[in-house]
Amino acid sequence: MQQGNQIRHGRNVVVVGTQWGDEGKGKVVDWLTDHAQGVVRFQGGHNAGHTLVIKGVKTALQLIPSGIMREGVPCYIGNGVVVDPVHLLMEIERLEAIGVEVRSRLFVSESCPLIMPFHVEVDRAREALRESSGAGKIGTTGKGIGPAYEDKVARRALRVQDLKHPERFAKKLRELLELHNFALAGYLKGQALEFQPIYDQAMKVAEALKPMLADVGYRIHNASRDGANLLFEGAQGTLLDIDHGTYPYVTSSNCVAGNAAAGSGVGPDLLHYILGITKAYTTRVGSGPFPTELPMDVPGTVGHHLSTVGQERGVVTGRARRCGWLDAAAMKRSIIINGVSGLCITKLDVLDKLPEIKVCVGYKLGGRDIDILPLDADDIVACEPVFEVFPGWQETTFGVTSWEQLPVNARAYLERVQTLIGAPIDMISTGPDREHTIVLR
Ligand code: 2SA
Ligand code: GDP
Ligand code: MG
Repeated sequence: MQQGNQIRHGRNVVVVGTQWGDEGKGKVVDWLTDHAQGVVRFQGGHNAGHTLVIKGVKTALQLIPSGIMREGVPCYIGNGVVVDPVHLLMEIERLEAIGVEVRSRLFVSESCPLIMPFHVEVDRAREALRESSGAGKIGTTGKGIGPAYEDKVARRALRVQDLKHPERFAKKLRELLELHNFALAGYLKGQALEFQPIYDQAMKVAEALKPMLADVGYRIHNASRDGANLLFEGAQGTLLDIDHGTYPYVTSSNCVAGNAAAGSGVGPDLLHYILGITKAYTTRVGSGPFPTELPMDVPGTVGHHLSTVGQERGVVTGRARRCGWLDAAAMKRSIIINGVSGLCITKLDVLDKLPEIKVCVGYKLGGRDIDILPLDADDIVACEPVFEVFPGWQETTFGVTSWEQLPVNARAYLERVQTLIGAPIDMISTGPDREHTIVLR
């Protein structure tokens, strides 16, 4: 990182969440876009919810990259993203309604798999079945993400490019619908769907989306060659990664930085700097192990403080996010997997006024001391966190824009955190607004 929100010329930055998502990636991407000439989404879909606050006005984005609020900046949806075309058009229209020009600068990869209504139905029916069978829900967002990625890997997905060919689209749709209806009408006990309404709706939306379809990988390769600074915007977080997360309580894509190349169609040589976004505490929405989790219901407790002061609610589903202390031992794994160059610590202000602040530095597992998050979710459940305790600061850090203005105890906490996590802190976020940001390097 260099002065202000300048990214060094020709340098491309990958922004990834190092926890279970909702670290504040959208805010940071929006801020960095001031000096970028392209922003690329490379995985996930409209399960993501990124909140931007610009001069007090809130905008929530799901599928469209967080660079869209900066006038004139091209935004790209890479091949690694699963696209619900109906949702995409709705999100475009929502932005247009508040005066944001989208269609002239949004490029959607023709290779993206499509999310169709039966994926949503399968997602929800599966969750219901897991619950009734006692397996327990994953806690998905119910947007059809998992089933759409399954079709991709099974090599039968409808893709964005099929929207350009009505007959091909109809043929593939019939086959796919038959397959999913078989499961829905059978063991999933869900709602079988009809061909015609799905087809008609897709073809209607296709007309509006066609001008935005593009060879995204080639475009961004050329843009970078011509000197553009690109931002690759991760969604969800490393601990939700399909391979590296707390499986099976994960999403269905690779959220880690390495996928920024494969998921947008360029080589890894274009990924120059990896910015890991880390919340000063931890949240998780959905099921799965969470060693530093705190109870949140009782006013006056730390869990309640983090949940209410941090306003921790899902952007897409409105679910309350589970809250707990920062977990440096889990972060250690994220730093390694992503190859993090530097960190942005967000929501520091939420810790203001707490008498003491804890950071998990390792775990006790079956009588052993371990210093990194285990790979097996059952082991994670059995982990007992070991904490280091810091004195809090009784002042506000909200909106602070320089290191020197931070309370002494906040600075000491951050300095120790970067040692514990094992990566330098290059940025700090002290509030939701674009301007509430400190750059250190
Ligand atoms: P899915 O829908 O198949 O991807 O769900 C699988 C798991 O991934 C989690 N997941 C998320 N976790 C945090 N934030 C996400 N986006 C929304 C937000 C979430 C919301 O920004 O607040 O509104 O609830 C997100 N998307 C997926 C999910 O909770 C499952 O644990
Ligand atoms: P993302 O999914 O990583 O983009 O994060 P979300 O947008 O889902 O959740 C982060 C929430 O925290 C949003 O409501 C942001 O407006 C808010 N936020 C981001 N940075 C800060 C910060 O430094 N302080 C505070 N108080 N809120 C922040
Ligand atoms: Mg989010």
